[in-house]
Amino acid sequence: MSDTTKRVLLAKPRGYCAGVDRAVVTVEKALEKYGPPVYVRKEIVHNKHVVETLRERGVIFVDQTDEVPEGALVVFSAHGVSPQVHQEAAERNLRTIDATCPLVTKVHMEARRFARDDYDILLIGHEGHEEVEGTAGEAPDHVQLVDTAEDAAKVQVRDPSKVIWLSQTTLSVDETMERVDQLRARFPMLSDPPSDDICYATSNRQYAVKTMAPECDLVLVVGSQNSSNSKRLVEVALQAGAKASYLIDFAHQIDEAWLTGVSTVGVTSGASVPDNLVMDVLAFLADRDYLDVQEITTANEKIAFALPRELRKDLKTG
Ligand code: 0CG
Ligand code: SF4
Repeated sequence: MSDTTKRVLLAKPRGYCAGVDRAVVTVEKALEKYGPPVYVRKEIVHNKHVVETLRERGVIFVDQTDEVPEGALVVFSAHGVSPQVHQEAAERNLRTIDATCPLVTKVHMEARRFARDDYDILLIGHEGHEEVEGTAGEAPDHVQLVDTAEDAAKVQVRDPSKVIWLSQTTLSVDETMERVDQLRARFPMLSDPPSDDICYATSNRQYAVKTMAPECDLVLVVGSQNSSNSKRLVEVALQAGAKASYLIDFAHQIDEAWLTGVSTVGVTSGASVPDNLVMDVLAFLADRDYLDVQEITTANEKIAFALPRELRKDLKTG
């Protein structure tokens, strides 16, 4: 194959969303302001490189608040926590900075509001994911998790005229709509969330990859295995017609065999992925004569979030 047939389509938007940027900057600023160690409950965002880099700078990642010494500072991750976790932190006199993405907090508030109105809440999301644990924890008596098609076929409600669906922010848009259709077939009076729970970053990244996938022999998605939104990009690429697609944390994980006979490689990354990791992938491909890189832009994202109030206050007082 001649090199002129080798090209790269680079998705835009890709990589960091506003919530991830805010969470990572929160931890960096906390390190600067208070000095290490800074404790973080769970991975601040689901990216190996980000977590390792922060660990080297003095962050101690813990699974639960009871691993944080009494009175110390702990940051809650971008994926959100249940009220019970806030309570446990208060009982241990921990100082907390909440880096929950405001778009996750929005879903928490919806769960609280519909529970208060005594709705049955069907929360579409992935079992075991931290975000759904946090959201469900807002109203454990009212929320039921719907993960698989079987869940949607089986779930029972008390009053079919008082049911609402909510969702995790980082799901496949298409798959979620399938679940909703399935639920609505069983519960025709099912209410929709007041606004989309799947966030702008998740849907924009899926749309971009969907647009380029039909032209791609291979789509490389940079992201970690525990990153829901990154994993969804591989699925979307395959569903939209990419001949193959893989999730990789680092360029060195690219298997040379994947490139055999490949003329167009699509490249994108999840919302928790710093762009230098994508640049490493482009360099790897350039070394193998994939020199023509075309950016496929399907949206321009301008959204940014202010840092958590508790941190801003301390930064201001110098
Ligand atoms: O996509 P999920 O929710 O698993 O999280 P990740 O940290 O990868 O990115 C968005 C956030 C927070
Ligand atoms: Fe917030 Fe969406 Fe980013 Fe999650 S993926 S941190 S919900 S903007």
